[in-house]
Amino acid sequence: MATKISGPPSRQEFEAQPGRLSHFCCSLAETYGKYNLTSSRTGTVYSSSSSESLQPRASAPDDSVLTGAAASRAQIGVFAGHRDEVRARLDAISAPMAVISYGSNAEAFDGVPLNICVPLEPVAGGPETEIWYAQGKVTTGTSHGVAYAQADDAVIGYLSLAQGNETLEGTAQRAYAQILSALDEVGCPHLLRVWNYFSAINADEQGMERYQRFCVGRHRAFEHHYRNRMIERLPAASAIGTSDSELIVYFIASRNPGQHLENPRQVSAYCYPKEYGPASPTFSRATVKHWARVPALYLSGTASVVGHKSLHANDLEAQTRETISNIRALFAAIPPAQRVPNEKTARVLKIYVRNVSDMDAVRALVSSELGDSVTLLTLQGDICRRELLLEIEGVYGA
Ligand code: 3EB
Repeated sequence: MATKISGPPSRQEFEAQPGRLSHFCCSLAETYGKYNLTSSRTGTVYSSSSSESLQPRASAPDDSVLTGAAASRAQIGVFAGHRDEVRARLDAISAPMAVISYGSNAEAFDGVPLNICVPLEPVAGGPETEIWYAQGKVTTGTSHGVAYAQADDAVIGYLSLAQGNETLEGTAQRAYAQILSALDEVGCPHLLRVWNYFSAINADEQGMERYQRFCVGRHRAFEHHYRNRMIERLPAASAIGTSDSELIVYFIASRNPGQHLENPRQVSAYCYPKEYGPASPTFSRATVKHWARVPALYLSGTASVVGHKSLHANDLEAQTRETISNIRALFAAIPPAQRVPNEKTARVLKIYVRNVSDMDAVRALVSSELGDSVTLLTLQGDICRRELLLEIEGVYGA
């Protein structure tokens, strides 16, 4: 009955995958502290002279793979701020889709179809609220247990599942099976961006870390649904530990595909070696989506991971700088033809820190390096590798 979990695909399988900027698999030339990453799509080799500075040795991949996906009719955007600012903004929003409220003081917004509460406490009083909106008509419904708001060819959905009498991989697999079925049913089968929140992420559960169990379940559901097209379908994502017992997953999806990106400083999570768990994490580093008017970039949770290794254990500043370098490298690899805004123009950046007392230092560095007028949602959450102290994600463009 066990679903087969495949290892990293062969080079031939990789090259057969269209639509992704590139995949980076650690080549056999990996040595201690040094990486050669080969983009299996373009063949470009990226090498590190030291683990500190992994730079592309050749030019960034061409942009031919990024053309061709049809723009959506919908235009989805986000505004983040304190609850009162978001309430004030709501008057000017004709088609609200969803409010995401962080922390235990969450309040539902009247007139917004989807109210999603994420049990992560905002640090130092907030901001703590996001509103996602569209234009035109928004419909709502529930499919396969997934509550959603749909605006034309875009959908935002939400699912919360109790773990019950099973291991977390079962809950994760159920959650993703339900989501993928719901998306087929509403005609928006392309996941662009997914947020995953669950408790005790680094704790052991019957001999395996809960994050690893989560990865196994998610991997199985994706593989079951997408079969041999899985790699090209992997959305941008975050997976963060809460202190709430439910598995919470919310997402953005669309009728037409977006373009999933990888990071030239990082091995594709899909190719992480087995030391990080029996099934690799199934996410891409970012997704670009061409909405009707403005392209958006959804940046995955980004941490101090270079190649596949965590760097700078116990060094907050170095982890923050490495994370920022990773974000810069991702943007630097995007062809200008994509018209994606640069890394200093986020609509919102979300910073997760494991220890609340670390937030001031991280916030200061992020503001100075990634834009001092960017709205920062600062949250306490556990990062999925225990040595990682922080993770940064963002929404750019729309
Ligand atoms: C990393 O780079 C850090 O499992 O969905 C970041 C973003 C991370 C998403 C996920 C995990 C996930 O591997 C961890």
